[in-house]
Order: sequence, then C-alpha cells, then structure tokens
Amino acid sequence: MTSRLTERATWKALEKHATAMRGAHLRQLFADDPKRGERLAVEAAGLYYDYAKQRVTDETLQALLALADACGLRAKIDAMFGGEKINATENRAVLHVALRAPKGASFVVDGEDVMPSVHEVLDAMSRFATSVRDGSFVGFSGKRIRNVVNVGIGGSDLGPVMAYRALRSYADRELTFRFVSNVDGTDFAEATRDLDPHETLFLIASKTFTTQETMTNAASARAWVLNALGDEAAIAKHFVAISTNAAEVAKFGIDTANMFGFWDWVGGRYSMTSAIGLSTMIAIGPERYREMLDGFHAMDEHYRTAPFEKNLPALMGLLAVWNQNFLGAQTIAVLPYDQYLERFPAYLQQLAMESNGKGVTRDGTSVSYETGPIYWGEPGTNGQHSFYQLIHQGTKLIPCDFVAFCRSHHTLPPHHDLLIANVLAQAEALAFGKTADEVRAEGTAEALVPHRVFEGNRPSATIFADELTPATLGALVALYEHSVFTQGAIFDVNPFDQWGVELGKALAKRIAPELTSQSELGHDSSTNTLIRRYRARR
Ligand code: G6Q
Repeated sequence: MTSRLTERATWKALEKHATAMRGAHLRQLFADDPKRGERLAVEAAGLYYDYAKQRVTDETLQALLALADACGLRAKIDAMFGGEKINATENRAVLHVALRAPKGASFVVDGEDVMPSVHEVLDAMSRFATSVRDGSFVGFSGKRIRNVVNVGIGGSDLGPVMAYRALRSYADRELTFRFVSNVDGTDFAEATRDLDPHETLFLIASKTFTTQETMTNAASARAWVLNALGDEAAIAKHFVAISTNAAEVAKFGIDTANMFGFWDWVGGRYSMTSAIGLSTMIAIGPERYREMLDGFHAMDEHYRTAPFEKNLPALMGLLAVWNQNFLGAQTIAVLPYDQYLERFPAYLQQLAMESNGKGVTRDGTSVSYETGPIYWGEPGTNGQHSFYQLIHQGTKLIPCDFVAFCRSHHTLPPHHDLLIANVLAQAEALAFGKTADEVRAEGTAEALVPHRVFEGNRPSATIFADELTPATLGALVALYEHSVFTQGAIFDVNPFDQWGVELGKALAKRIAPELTSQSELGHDSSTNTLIRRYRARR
C-alpha cells in the first residue's frame, strides 16, 4: 500500500526541488546572500539556532513549511497540548508539557485538570528533597544521607543521569549521586562498592514497577541495605519509590508514603520532569529545579504559539526531514561542546529513536519513506580526534547539530576560547571545505592534493546559548522533544509507543529459566548451541 505522505503535492514539490538543489553548494549560497548568516537563525527560550549552514534556500524552507501545513502539524500540536489521546495504540494522552507548566495553568485529560496533582507531587518532592539536602531526613541509624542512588532504566534513567551530569556545577557536592540501570550486576556492584549503607538512599524509579532490570537491581539494593542494617524497618528510611503503580510498590515493601507518583500520560522517555526527576531535584535543590522546569516551559510555549517559520523546534524537525528524506542522510550527529553534556547524545538517542523508529503510520500502513533518523554523538573537541574524519571526507552525508555556550562554568583561560574556536571552525570547515586550487596554493605536492581536498557542503546547525544553566538545559531538552514530535507528525507515526522493545523482553523471559536447567530447547540451532555452551561453562 502506498502511504499518503509521498503522494502529497507538497512532498512531490520537495522531491523536485531537491533534484535542483543537488548542484547547490553552501559556498555559493553564502556568496549569493551576504546576510544569509543573520537571516537563517531563530532565537527562543535563551537558545540561538543558526541553520544558515544547512543546505537550504528560502524556497526549500517554504516547501518544508507547506509540507508541515499539509501534514497538519498545527492541529497535531494542539491535540497534544489539548490532552487528546494521541498515543492511540496505548489509548493515552501525551502531556509531559503539563509537568513543567506553572501553577495556574490548566491541562485537561478525560475532563479533569491535571495541574493540581502535578503541583501536589512537585511540592511533595520539594519537601523531601529539602529534607535530604538539609540533613533533616536521616537514615535508619540516625546518620545523615550522603549518597543517593537512582535505580531505573531507559526513560527512568537516561534523563536523570544526563541532567545530573549536565547540572553538576549546581549540585550539592556534599552528596554523592550514582545511577544503576543495567541488569549486569557489575553496574550495581560498582555503584555501591564504596558507599556506606547507613548513609545511602535508593530511589527506585520505575513507571510500571515491574521492569525486570530495575526490580532485580532494587532487590539487590534491598538485600545490601538489610545485610548492613539488619532490620526490615530500615527499608522505609533508605528506599523511595517513583512510580505510577502503588500496588507493586507496596508489594516490594516500600511504604507508599515514600512514593512519588506520576501518570500514564507521561511516557518514559518524556518523564525527566515528572517525579522521575527527583534525583535532579535533590542534587540542585527545588529552586534550581523550578528554573529548569521554567526553561522547558518557555520552549513548550514557543513551540505551541510561534509561527512555524520562526518556530525553533518546528524548523529543526523539518530540517531533519529534509536532510534525511531528500538529501539522503541517515543520521544526525549531536556534538555538544560542553563536557557537562557528555550524556546528552545518549539521552537523545532514546528520545528520538524510540519515538520515531517506526515502520507503520498511525493507521497501521507500512511507510514508503525513511522515518526516524539515527541520533548519535560525543562531546567536542574529543570527537574531532576520532570520528570527524568521516564527517569531513567520508562518503556519507552526516548533518551535525553543534551545541555550545558563550560562557563556561570555569574560569580557566584559555580553555573556553579554544573550545569555542574549535566548534566554530568545525562548522565552517564542513560547510566550505577546501578546494583543490586552495590546497595547491599552499604548495601541496600534486599526489597529495586529492587527499587534502575537503569537498565541504556538509550541513550543520549551531545551537548557541549564553550558559549551561538549569533553564537552558530545560529549553534544550524541550527543543529536541518537540523536534522529534515535528518529525513524527510529518512521518505520521505514533512517537509515543514502543512496541519494538517487547519481543526481546518476552524472549529473555523464556530463555532465563532455560539457562539454569537442562530442559529441552526449542529455539533455532544457533540460539540452542549458544545456550548449551553457556550451560556448560557458566
Ligand atoms: C521509554 C520506554 C522505556 C522505559 C523503561 C523503564 O519511553 O518506555 O525506556 O522508560 O523500560 O520502564 P519503567 O519506568 O516502567 O521501569
């Protein structure tokens, strides 16, 4: 079946336009328009977004905006903010935007305003975070809590880790934060090996409270605490649950008075501003946390209200569609020039790839076009000394998002100026390259000339903000959330389910008992042989 997207006139117009654009070089586009660098930029919620080095013209942008209109982007945004059940395969509303709205805002799901509950949980989190930070919440033996271990995986881990690393310079350095996610016991063992159980608080973060990895790690944490403190009553002082499932929390033995709830309209990978953010709040304090939420909210409001030609997430999402579906890119490299953002690409991988890694449209029709791009990346400048070679001279087109800040948290001259010189230089080199004549003019031997030519014309965008603050981080994450939403709206997929993770989970459940028994094996011959080998050598 042909899906409707590629049949749209706006899509066909973009295909035609893309053919014409194949000969266009960024060198020429900049030469033709001396103001291009000023014109093709937009600013919102403290983020300046320069997309002048994308391979687009005004015509491209108009065609992309027409595509957005044809795909009903505006109506889809309104449906999300309006609390409609746009996650149809799970029959759920999608309202992470409500989590960061201020008091007085209203978001309605099933006829009920969710904002009073949102703020009730935020207030409870604030009281708890403050009591851990000021030492009034103590462990079972009366000792102050010095270590906070978040146990969770996927959406219940990646946001908290990323945010903690990003905002470390705002964190209470008297407290140690660890994050345990992997079912590999190494993760738990290494995270706890130097911690004192009397001073350690576990946050068991799981929306469902049934996730195998998290429950296995939580059980090990429980045993670790009980082994040292020797009393079931200690659990209440060393365990907190963050979940939507009170029944399972109680079954685990955590007092539901120590539970921070959220709701089914918060998807895992969109949950870092729900109670899942408790570790972040304990680290940076409720006020800074509110600043982060305000940063998210500023970008949410920009996305909801700004016309698409000035709408940062909408433009970013449309450019991703352009690069991928019309210029043949397969991936997007996200390259933060800030060591504090070391886990940001990993966070984005889940956000983008679990959301738009889909092969059917919302009505179940197979797509006939590329959907979600692969997101990947590493902080600069490290990547420059590793994989950038392929971006500069390889055969693949890899659009890059550079992220940089005008001010550093550390006055350590000349580091920051060098860092920024590098990020600007990379974007410049990718766009403009170096011609054979320029290489020759440097006196290069003829045999080396082809090796030293940079073709250029490699698209990138630069997100430039003043400083990495809680608010900037919030705006940055919301920017990518809504860029992903924009892409999903064009692809007509449901970005909010993740059925693709189910099969592996079910098969693991079947295999686990087979590893420790001698039962008959009914898998394929490869899997059977591997299981037999493991049985013999474990
Ligand atoms: C995210 C996914 C997934 C989820 C984890 C953890 O959108 O649904 O990554 O967050 O599987 O789930 P729990 O929070 O239920 O343990």
